[in-house]
Amino acid sequence: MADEIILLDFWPSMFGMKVRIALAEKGLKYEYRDEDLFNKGPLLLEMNPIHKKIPVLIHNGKPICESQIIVQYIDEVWKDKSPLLPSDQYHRAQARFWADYIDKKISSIEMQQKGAFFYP
Ligand SMILES: N[C@@H](CCC(=O)N[C@@H](CS)C(=O)NCC(=O)O)C(=O)O
Repeated sequence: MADEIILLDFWPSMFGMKVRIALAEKGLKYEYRDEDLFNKGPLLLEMNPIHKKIPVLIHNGKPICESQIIVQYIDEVWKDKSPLLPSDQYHRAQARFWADYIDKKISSIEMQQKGAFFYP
């Protein structure tokens, strides 16, 4: 049976974009659902009751939350297709450092924008 993959996302989100890039690198087909973050849908609230944030990947009915964890999950599940990290351990550590750095930068920018245009 084919995998059912649904991505709950919000198109300008850098966190969502990271997941979309990972899915594209792996050549995976998925259903994209754009969420209204000002009026969150019941599926988002059900699938991510802790943070109530996008992105959420729903794989065969099971939710995976937090973009870094989602990207790691995608890389582990579809490990036969285009590895997302370098094979060398040191280079992998470097890639993880920069991914973490960018996440923290985006989060701090979003914190400053709370209540502003994009994010409720
Ligand atoms: N640490 C989370 C951050 C996700 C995040 O901040 N998502 C924002 C959109 S970019 C969101 O859903 N905001 C809605 C809210 O804060 O209620 C991740 O990496 O997935």
